[in-house]
Amino acid sequence: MNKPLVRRIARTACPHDCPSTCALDIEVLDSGTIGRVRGARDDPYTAGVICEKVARYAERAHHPDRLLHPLRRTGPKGSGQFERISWAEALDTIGRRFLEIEAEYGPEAIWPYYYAGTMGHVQRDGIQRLRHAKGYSGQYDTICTMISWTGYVAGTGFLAGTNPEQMAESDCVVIWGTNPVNTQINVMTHAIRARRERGAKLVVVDIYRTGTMEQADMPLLIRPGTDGALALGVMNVLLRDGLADRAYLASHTDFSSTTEAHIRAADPQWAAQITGLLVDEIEAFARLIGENPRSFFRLGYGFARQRNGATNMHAALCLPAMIGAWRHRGGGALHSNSGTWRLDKSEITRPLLKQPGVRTLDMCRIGPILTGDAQALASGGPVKALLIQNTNPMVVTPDHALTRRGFEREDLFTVVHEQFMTETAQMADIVLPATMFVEHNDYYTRGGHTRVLYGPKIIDAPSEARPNHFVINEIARRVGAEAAVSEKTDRELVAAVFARSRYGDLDAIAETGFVDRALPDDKARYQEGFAWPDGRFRFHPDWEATRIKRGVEWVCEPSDMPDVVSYCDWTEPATPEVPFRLATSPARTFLNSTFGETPGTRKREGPPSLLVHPEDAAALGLADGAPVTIGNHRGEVELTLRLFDGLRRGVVVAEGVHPHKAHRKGRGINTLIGSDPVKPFGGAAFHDATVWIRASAS
Ligand SMILES: Nc1nc2c(c(=O)[nH]1)N[C@H]1C(S)=C(S)[C@@H](COP(=O)(O)OP(=O)(O)OC[C@H]3O[C@@H](n4cnc5c(=O)[nH]c(N)nc54)[C@H](O)[C@@H]3O)O[C@H]1N2
Ligand SMILES: Nc1nc2c(c(=O)[nH]1)N[C@H]1C(S)=C(S)[C@@H](COP(=O)(O)OP(=O)(O)OC[C@H]3O[C@@H](n4cnc5c(=O)[nH]c(N)nc54)[C@H](O)[C@@H]3O)O[C@H]1N2
Ligand code: SF4
Ligand SMILES: [Mo]
Repeated sequence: MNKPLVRRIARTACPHDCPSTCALDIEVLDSGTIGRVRGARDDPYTAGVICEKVARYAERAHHPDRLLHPLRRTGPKGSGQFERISWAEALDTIGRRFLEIEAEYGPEAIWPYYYAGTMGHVQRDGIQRLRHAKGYSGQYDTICTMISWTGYVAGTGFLAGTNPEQMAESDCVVIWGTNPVNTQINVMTHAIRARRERGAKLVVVDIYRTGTMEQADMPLLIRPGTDGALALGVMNVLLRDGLADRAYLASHTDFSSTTEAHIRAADPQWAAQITGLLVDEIEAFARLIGENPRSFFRLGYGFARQRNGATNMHAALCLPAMIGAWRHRGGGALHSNSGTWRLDKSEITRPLLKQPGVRTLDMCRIGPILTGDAQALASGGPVKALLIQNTNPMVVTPDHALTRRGFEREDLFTVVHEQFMTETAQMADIVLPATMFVEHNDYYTRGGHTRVLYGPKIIDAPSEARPNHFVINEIARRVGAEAAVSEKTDRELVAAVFARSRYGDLDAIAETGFVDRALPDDKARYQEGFAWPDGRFRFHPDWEATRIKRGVEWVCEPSDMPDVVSYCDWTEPATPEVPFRLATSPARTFLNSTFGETPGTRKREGPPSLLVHPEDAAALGLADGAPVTIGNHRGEVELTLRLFDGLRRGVVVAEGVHPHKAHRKGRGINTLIGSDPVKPFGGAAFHDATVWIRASAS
């Protein structure tokens, strides 16, 4: 066969929920077909590197299982029995049912539910204008960033940090609670550059030996949820050995003799006992950063997915403050730059339509909500209809047994707009086929670097797949929400947002594909002060002030929160009944639940497995490859045991959110995860569950 001719190379952006938001160069073969996908070489952050899953995107875009037509359920819920219907029929049915439900139960009985399956704001956030116009129930966004952003803002007062391209100028790069080899490969590009060009040391803090940790000069393998103790032990040594930057502490932070006394009580022996590290390891880490204040702390999401995640994030963030790392180019910290976009996207979301007093429901608590938990329902009536875009809650949300029971309710009317027949779409009454990023226009932000990227439509959508923008407008028209209809095309909306946000003219931006939002360097490194009224970094967090800045809600008593950098013993208790700590860390070739459908991915990831320390396995009488059942009070899940010595005893890791159907007995990993909201403002502790392990009955 002849190789297909590449007609042109199109510049666009990766839409996935990944901090890297890579600039992409995609081969366009004809008006409906893409070829190879490459990372843009001239983008300083992408620097020509992308992950293997997106490099193979043609496999996903042109997959034979793409949804191509609207469908209506014909069998029982979840049976997978559907019939093809027209768009007009699908939209009319949705409009009619939504109006009936509204008439009988009020608009709050309808819950538009969305997340970041696409990070494009036009397609992702348009659902908000429909919600606001109708007074449908609100969504409290907790599933991903709530815990970690809270802990970071508690320290700096603002969600931004050192430009990640400066990592290449660091003397030491600390990769803490993130696994970029799997989740944001570009961090490795810049960290390795620092090592190659300057002999920088690479420190990795994680709970198992990840691909990232394998590359570390100093691997720090700690027990889950103990990062706060590690940070305190390190600060203790820094103060003890004269390695703290006293001048910086005095000029730029709220550090006082009270703070010092508190930290002096947390010696490295104490920290070693909690973290599982040796005292020597803690002291060596303290010496390394104390002697190399040009240290870049790349703080991830993963370590915050614990019940004490917000306080742990805050504690880790205290280290660069204590050594004055922020003073130096290539020093400081980055968790997310999402505070820097300053976008006016009111044309997409129409916040002025928002009606006062409408309840907001916690997206992580969808299980309790759909099964009638009064508290989760904010003391209101039941949810009778869901409109779902860009997320796969049947697979990704915690407390899965409840979520499943909820989706199975015969009286729940569920609409799912999707690219594939996900396990959520299977539970729907109406399924609508969605476009992919190469088939619609949008712009993309993501916190891992400094640019906002434009991603144009480069090929036509297959068959009847339609963008989210179309679906929101058409439903709005049918439920009497004219105010939520946008007469603009998706490209015109991008242009309008860019113009209102003073980003410039879209035609000009489309030439290069980006707007650089990098803060001036001294601002990104808080040289002029941190974003609190006194300009000082907070070792003593003001959680109420943090709450107000973030516009979020308490889920605990304010007095539960410590008023100084702390290690809080809040993780799910390990007991003789549930002695193992389980983390559900991301797999390399899935993106949350996405890519589960492509053959390359399924082959590479293999069956869902559980990494178990060989001595734990021996004590349980289990061998490599054994089918095992793990469980707790929430349910049971079957996996394949894999011996792995890069773990502490008593800790197990199940990588990747595999589809339920990939597990024997059809129940996936989120069956074991709790949906209890994490202090102080909510979120799910995806890496914090305790379980028992047994050989599966054959
Ligand atoms: N391939 C791939 N890429 C992804 C994703 C994916 O699923 N797959 N997901 C995307 C999304 S939505 C997000 S938010 C980002 C998240 O990306 P990251 O910031 O990397 O966060 P996580 O992947 O949740 O976890 C990172 C690491 O934290 C570790 N960890 C868990 N508990 C602890 C702890 O208590 N202490 C410490 N020190 N480490 C701990 C985990 O073992 C894991 O190795 O990645 C994005 N990129
Ligand atoms: N156990 C465990 N569970 C987790 C995590 C974990 O680490 N462990 N991580 C959590 C995290 S960090 C996150 S962010 C959540 C995310 O979970 P999800 O929000 O479900 O994430 P994705 O799998 O990225 O995207 C979901 C769906 O969006 C669809 N989609 C993509 N683009 C479009 C579009 O333009 N239109 C429409 N209509 N659909 C589109 C995709 O086909 C995909 O099925 O999962 C969480 N769940
Ligand atoms: S690394 Fe992240 S942003 Fe880059 S191509 Fe892969 S999924 Fe997309
Ligand atoms: Mo996420």
